[in-house]
Amino acid sequence: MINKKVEKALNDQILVEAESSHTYLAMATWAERQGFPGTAAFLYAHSDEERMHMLKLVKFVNDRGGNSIIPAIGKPALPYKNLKDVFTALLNHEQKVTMEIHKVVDVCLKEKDYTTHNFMQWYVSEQIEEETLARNILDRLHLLGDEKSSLYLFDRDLETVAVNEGNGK
Ligand code: OFO
Repeated sequence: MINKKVEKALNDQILVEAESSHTYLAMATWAERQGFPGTAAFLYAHSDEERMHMLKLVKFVNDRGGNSIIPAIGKPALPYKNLKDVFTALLNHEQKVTMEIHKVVDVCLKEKDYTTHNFMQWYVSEQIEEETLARNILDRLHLLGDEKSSLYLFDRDLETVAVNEGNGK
């Protein structure tokens, strides 16, 4: 049977992942309406990924004999001013998620739950990748500037990132 404090920490993380998926979905629809199809594709795919992160936790809690809780989620903050605004929010969000994941790892260590600790290492590594990706995208946006032609190129490139991410590259 799963340790109750660990179960609570995992359920809290289910909420964090669900909120991430919801937030990126809101960003995706914003980008689509603003005429950035590549950015929208990237964000829709990112939203799906976060749902997968949530589902992985749900199944783990259930498999360990615990009760996963599907939480209520609030309305994401909208609208965004521009693409920089979106990706700054995305990076900030991922940094917050990393802190939350570390909290779960901390509970695992305090409760000597080495199985869950091991399971959580996947999330620890994933966060390194996600923060790096968000930082690189933001750097590229700063580099390209706000010209329409630059934003067009940025958007087109992001479509390629979305396709590669979807193929697990
Ligand atoms: Fe991007 O956060 Fe999930 O884990």
